[in-house]
Amino acid sequence: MTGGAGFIGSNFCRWLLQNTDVRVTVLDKLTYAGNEASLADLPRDRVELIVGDVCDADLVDSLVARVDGVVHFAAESHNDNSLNDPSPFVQTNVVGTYTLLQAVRAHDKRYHHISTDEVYGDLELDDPDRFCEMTPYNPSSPYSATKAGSDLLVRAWVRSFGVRATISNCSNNYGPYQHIEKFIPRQITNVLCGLRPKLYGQGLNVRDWIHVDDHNAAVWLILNEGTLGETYLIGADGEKSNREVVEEVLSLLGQPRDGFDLVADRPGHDMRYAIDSSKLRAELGWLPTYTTFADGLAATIDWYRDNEAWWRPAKEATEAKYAKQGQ
Ligand code: NAD
Ligand code: TDX
Repeated sequence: MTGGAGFIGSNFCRWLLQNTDVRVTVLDKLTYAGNEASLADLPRDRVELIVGDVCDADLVDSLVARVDGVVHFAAESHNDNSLNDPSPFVQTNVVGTYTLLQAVRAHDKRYHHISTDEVYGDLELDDPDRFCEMTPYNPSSPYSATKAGSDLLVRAWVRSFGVRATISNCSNNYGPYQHIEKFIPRQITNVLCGLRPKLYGQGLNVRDWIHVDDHNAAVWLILNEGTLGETYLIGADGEKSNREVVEEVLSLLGQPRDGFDLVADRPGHDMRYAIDSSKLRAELGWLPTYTTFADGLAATIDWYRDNEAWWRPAKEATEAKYAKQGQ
């Protein structure tokens, strides 16, 4: 797998150790978002970390030659960064996916592509529709445009070269080991540091939250039982406004529910994401296990409280970057 030192990838390694017998080779560049500490306690005979770039064709080819299949998590993943400097997004998300596709094509290996609901653009708050597999692509940010581009490369390699691939597009994940630049861990660690949570704009934007373990269980199911060439949307019916999430964080941490600041909005900020995952549920029998958001959030808060050594080194620089943007 690629990107195994990041948020979802490191949780996928843990999920695989607990639920399967597979051995994992992780290819990860250890960018600012990758953290070796997220894998440090895992048994070396089951999880091997190779530090390298998914755009390095020779390295990728040699690694793909020796594995049974590839799950591609590695990406530049943060929208705000993509607005400041799109260049690594184009490189890693588009060229990196191209490089992997050429290798799995050459070695005829099974490939699963991890993508996002953001490729579909956004919905109005009062739109009764949700995204489904037939929704046209309409990405808004440099991040989502490069993810959309990478999805389309996968589709073309399936059709033109017969690559054995599946794609999943998931909604917003939360859980342990998520970088503190992201919304939920930023607000949790702000409160733990005595800072106020920061809501972009009026805090009315809606995200469809899913626990990272539910995402990863779906990925394993699609890898093993999905139909080749197909796309599956993954979502757990977890729509919440950003303001509701911040109020819940504050309340779980014993603070007044209105103890947040409204800050500068994100340019081009997508209003709402919402996933219809009925295909995944009907065809593969997947169901989320974290059905009460407040419980999953409380467990996530406990994790950040108990693992300050994991996030503390990045806190000051992360907040300094946001402060420069008025956020
Ligand atoms: P993350 O930023 O936490 O982790 C990304 C990992 O990829 C890091 O370990 C980083 O070092 C590695 N990486 C980056 N560039 C690389 C390169 N050129 N070569 C090798 N490794 C490189 O991201 P995440 O939140 O875990 O997201 C993982 C995947 O899931 C991404 O493809 C993302 O688009 C997708 N996704 C994320 C979410 C979410 O809510 N976080 C939702 C849907 C889809
Ligand atoms: O401090 C903040 N305040 C705030 O209001 C931050 C960091 C974010 N926000 C808002 C912006 C979004 O509406 O919270 C929402 C979530 O923001 P992010 O955590 O940056 O996630 P988002 O932009 O929705 O993208 C995420 O979900 C889809 C992941 O980062 C992507 O990798 C994934 O594809």
